[in-house]
Amino acid sequence: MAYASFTDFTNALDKAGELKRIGVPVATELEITEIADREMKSPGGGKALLFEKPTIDGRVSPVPVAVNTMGSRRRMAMALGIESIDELAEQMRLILKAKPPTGMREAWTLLRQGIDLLHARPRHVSDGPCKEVVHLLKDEAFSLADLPVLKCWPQDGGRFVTFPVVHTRDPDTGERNVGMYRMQIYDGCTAGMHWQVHKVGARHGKRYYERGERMPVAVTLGGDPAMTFAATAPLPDGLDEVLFAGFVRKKSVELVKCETVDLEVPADSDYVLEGYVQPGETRPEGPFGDHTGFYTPVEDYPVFHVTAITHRKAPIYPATIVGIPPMEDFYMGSASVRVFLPVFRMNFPEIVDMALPAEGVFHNLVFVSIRKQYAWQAYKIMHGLWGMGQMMFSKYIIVVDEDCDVHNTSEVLFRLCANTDPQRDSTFIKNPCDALDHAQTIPTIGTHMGIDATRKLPTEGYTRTWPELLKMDPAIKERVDALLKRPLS
Ligand SMILES: Cc1cc2nc3c(=O)[nH]c(=O)nc-3n(C[C@H](O)[C@H](O)[C@H](O)COP(=O)(O)O)c2cc1C
Ligand SMILES: [Mn+2]
Repeated sequence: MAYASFTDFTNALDKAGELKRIGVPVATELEITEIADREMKSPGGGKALLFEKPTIDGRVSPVPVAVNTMGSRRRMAMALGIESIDELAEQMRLILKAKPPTGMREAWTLLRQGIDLLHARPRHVSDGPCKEVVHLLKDEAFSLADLPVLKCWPQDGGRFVTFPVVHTRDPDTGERNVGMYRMQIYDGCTAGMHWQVHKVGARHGKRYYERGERMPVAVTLGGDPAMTFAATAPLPDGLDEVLFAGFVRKKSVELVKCETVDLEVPADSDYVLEGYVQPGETRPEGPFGDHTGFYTPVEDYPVFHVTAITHRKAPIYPATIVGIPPMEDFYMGSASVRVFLPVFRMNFPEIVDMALPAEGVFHNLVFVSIRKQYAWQAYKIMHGLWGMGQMMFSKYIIVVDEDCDVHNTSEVLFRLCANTDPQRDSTFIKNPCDALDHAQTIPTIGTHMGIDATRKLPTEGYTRTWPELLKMDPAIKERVDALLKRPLS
C-alpha cells in the first residue's frame, strides 16, 4: 500500500498507536535530539515523535518536525506499507526464482527486469502537491533558514538536514540516482553536500567535474516514506531507486519536472530543494555527531546552491538523529539486509542468515550463518561479502554454523569464544573502508578481519573429534512442558 503523502503516513502511525504528538514548544537546537535519543533507546525503538511546535532560535515554526518514523520493526514495515519486511524479501526471492541467474550481475539485471514487469516504472505528471507553494531564489522571501532544521549535537558545526533524498543524474548515460547524503546549512541558499567518495552521487559529481559542467541536484523531503527508504538502500550503481520505491510500495512513483533544474522528483514530496553543485567548489563540512557515535571531523565537501524551494501548503519536516547506537537507522539498515538477503543467497546458497548488530553501526560488524559443507567455506563467504557493494566496508565478519541465531548477539559471542583458535581461525585483508571510520590511519582504506567460528572439519586439519553441543532430549522437553503447566505444589 502506498501513502499519498507523508502526512498520510504519520496519520497511519497515529492510528496504530505508534506516534507521540508533542504539543509544547521544543527547540530544534539540541532539545529535539535529547527527546528523540531517549525515545530511540527505549525498548524496541519507542514511538515516532511529531513535534508540533518546534522552535528555531526561540520562534515557533509553523512546520512540524517528525522523528523516528521508521525506528522500529513495525514502523519500518508500515513505512513500506507491509505487515512485515519478510513479505518484501519473499517477493525479491520469487523474482530471482523465476529464472535463476548464474551470477551476481545477472541477478541484478533480473531484479531490474522483474521489478519493471511489476509495473513499478515511474509515471510522469505535469503538476503535483510538492508545487503548491513555489519560491524562486529571486524572491528572497523564503530560504533554507525557514525550515525547522535540527542542530543535533553540542559540537555540531551547524544545522544539518538529516533525512534528505538527493536526486542526481549521470551526465554520460542520463541514469538517475537517489541517495541519502546529509546537508549542513551554511546560509539561506547554500548547504554542504556530504556524498562520500564511494557513493554514486560522488561518482556523478566527478563526471560533471571532468566535463567542466555545472551539476543539477534536487533534494526532496517527505512524501511516501518508501522513497526515503530506497534512498538509503544499498542498491548497486545503475539500479534506479525510483523504480525500486515503486516496486516496494506496489505503485508507480509519480515524477514531476523541477522548476529551475533539468531533473524530475516525486510529486508527492513535502519539500523540493532545487539547485546545483559547481564542480570543483568545496567548503569545510562538519563537525557532525555521526552514526559512529563520534563526531566526524571537518572535511571539504561540495557546496549545494539553492535555486528554488517548492513545498506543500501544509508540509511536515522529516528528520532523524544519528549517534551512539541503537538509533532509528539501525531499523532501516536491518530492513535492507533482510530485503537483500535473497540476492546474497542467490550467489552464496549456503548462507542461512545474516545480521548487522546495532553495536557495529552497519559496517563494523557482520554475523553470517552458513550451511558448511567443505573446508574453508567460511573464508569464501567472507571474501564474497567483502567484494559485494557496500558490504566491502564490513570491518569484522564472523561466520557461524547454521544452528546459531545471528540475531542473538550473545549466542554468536558464545560460538566465537568457544569455537575459535584465534590465530588459526582469523584472516586479515586490505579493502576500502567506510569514510566515517575514524580508526584507520589513512581515511577510507585499511584492514578487515574475518573470523571462522564454525565447527572445524578434518579436512581443515582438525584431527581431534569436534564435540557435540549440549541439547536436551525432545521427549523430556515435552514432559517438562506438560509438568510445568500444572501447579507445582
Ligand atoms: C540517516 C542516514 C544518513 C546518511 N548520511 C549519509 C551521508 O551523509 N553521506 C553518505 O555518503 N551516505 C550517507 N548515508 C548512507 C547512504 O544513504 C547509503 O550508503 C546509500 O545506499 C547510498 O546510495 P548510493 O549508492 O545511491 O550512493 C546515510 C544513511 C542514512 C540512513
Ligand atoms: Mn544508488
